Amino acid sequence: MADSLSQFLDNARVRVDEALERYLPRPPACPAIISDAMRYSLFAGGKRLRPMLTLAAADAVARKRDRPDPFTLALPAACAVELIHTYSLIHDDLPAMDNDTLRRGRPTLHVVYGDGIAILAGDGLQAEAFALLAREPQTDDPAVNQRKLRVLGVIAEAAGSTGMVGGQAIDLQAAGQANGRDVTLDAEGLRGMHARKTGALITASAESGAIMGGGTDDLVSAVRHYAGLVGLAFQIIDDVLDVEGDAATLGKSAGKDAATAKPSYPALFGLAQSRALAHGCAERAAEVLEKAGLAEGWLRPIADWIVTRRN
Ligand code: GRG
Repeated sequence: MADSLSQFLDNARVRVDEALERYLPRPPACPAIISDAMRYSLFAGGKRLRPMLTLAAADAVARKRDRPDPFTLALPAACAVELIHTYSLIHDDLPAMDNDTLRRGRPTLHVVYGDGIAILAGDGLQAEAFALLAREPQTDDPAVNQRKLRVLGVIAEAAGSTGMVGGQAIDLQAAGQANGRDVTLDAEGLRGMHARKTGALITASAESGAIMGGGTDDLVSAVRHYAGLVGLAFQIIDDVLDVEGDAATLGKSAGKDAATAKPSYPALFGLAQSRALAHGCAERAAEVLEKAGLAEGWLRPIADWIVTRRN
């Protein structure tokens, strides 16, 4: 068992990357171009935050209930959320959306393969995520199969129109990219947009881990609460880094929110107060864990890492 956060993250990253490589189809099962395009984005050096949350949540509830090896049960869900996250980045970077040319330190997928293949690679990754959730982990245990079905629903809802897709639609409206159907976001509107666009998948990532790890309803609900706060902190820091960071460190374009007049936390509250808000979220998340008896393990250090990260 890891004894520092960086050790936990390194171990988890190796297992997730190895599993993603194994789970994703390659030729002759699928055409080489789509296999190459999906892998180009998937193995471009993402932080793997969402799968880490899945595995850390599974570990936290399993410790509490004294259950061995929660990673094996939670690994497919951890990979599925990363597949969905990567699809969302590919589509977000398209000219019809955020129109970006740099992601994870490399030219974006549509720059390399063209818009059509980039759209299809995103579609492919999303479909593979749900195929994976339906298939793995393979078991005859009815309790585990029930958890799989529940997780499938949780992730689908987070990815769809009530979650990430809905949030992205509001974002396009706020950016004046919905053919005149514009909206103006105040602080509450901004929070709501982010809760859907990035928060929902982050919450589902942790919740899925808690479910696959065999958490009781109370524990799953505490993990959901924790992850909602962590997701908000993550987004606030993302906005701060968009102002303070540079493209070389971030691996994506910096200064985009201001350049495109997008609503953001620094624009509404300034940098210092935005950072204070993010730290406040992490502290509240730690309190939620404490109250639920989940203070041991990696969920708390991950919250601290999120608010101190540089990329
Ligand atoms: C296309 C349906 C659809 C949705 C796109 C998530 C998203 C919705 C767009 C991404 C826009 C963006 C940059 C949002 C800020 C928060 C965010 C998701 C940052 C990227 O996530 P990281 O930092 O990325 O976890 P890595 O590359 O480390 O995985």
